[in-house]
Amino acid sequence: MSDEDDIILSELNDEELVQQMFDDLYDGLKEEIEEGVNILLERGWEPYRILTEALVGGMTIVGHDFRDGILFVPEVLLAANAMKGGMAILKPLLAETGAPRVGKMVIGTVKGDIHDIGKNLVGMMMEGAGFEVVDIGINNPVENYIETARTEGADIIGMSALLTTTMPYMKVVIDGLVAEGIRDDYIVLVGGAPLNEEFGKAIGADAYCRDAAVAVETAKEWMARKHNQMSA
Ligand code: B12
Repeated sequence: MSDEDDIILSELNDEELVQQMFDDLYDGLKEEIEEGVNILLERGWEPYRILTEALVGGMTIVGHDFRDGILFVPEVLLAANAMKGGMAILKPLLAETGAPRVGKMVIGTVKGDIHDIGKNLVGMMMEGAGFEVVDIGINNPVENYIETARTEGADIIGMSALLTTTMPYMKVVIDGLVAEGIRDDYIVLVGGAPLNEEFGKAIGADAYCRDAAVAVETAKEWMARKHNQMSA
């Protein structure tokens, strides 16, 4: 048995536990991550704090080492899987606000791109804020966004891209909405690590959102504007 196996998570203080969760996420240890999340919940941590400080914090470290060629795809997949285990525990808690439905969002990752952690996080936070979320998954061609937005009667279309090679596809989707004459029927929000404000403007999105918390605030603002316009 290695020293690692001897660590009893519940005996660590909060700070040590979060550090240990960073290591466990790095090592792709899903069960340990789930246990860590449960311990922090028992200690009274807010679900959103666990999400941002322990899980997203850990994933940031993984991201740096992936960028620097220290970690490779199989390891990052394991880390992502461990993160999803933790997110699954937090999801119902984040959605538990009981707020009235404030709007409906279709969200998906664009064609050619399979990254979904950020998208899932945005979806969870939006649900937590009272939005109804229709998740169309990854690798979505323009038709998927348009058809789903139409059939679901969505207010918001959210697109995610994590690759510099897939982010231009967001413009293809917006151009598709324009071609159908329905661009102004939807609030279009875009996000993903390689994007920025200028890119969002350049492709004709309504807003770029840096993270899930900003996505929620932005969605609320735009929904309020939409209602004002309708009643004007
Ligand atoms: C995990 C990961 C993977 C996992 C994905 C697992 C999964 N299920 O998602 C795997 C291993 C599969 C993977 C594969 C690849 N990856 Co990768 N991956 C990452 C990594 C390490 C973390 C991404 C992540 O989950 N971050 C955590 C989440 C919470 O953050 P986020 O996604 O940015 O989301 C937040 C915001 O951006 C925003 N947001 C995101 N989406 C949306 C949507 C809306 C509507 C809104 C409003 C907001 C919003 O809110 C989110 C929450 O706060 C990044 C590194 C990085 N720094 O981003 C590389 C990274 C994105 N990958 C990269 C690469 C190169 C690849 C591969 C091409 C590698 C390869 N050679 O095969 C493949 C691509 C496969 C494909 N076709 O998509 C590069 C991209 C470089 C570039 N310039 O394009 C990065 C930047 C790593 C690097 N520096 O080299 N990857």
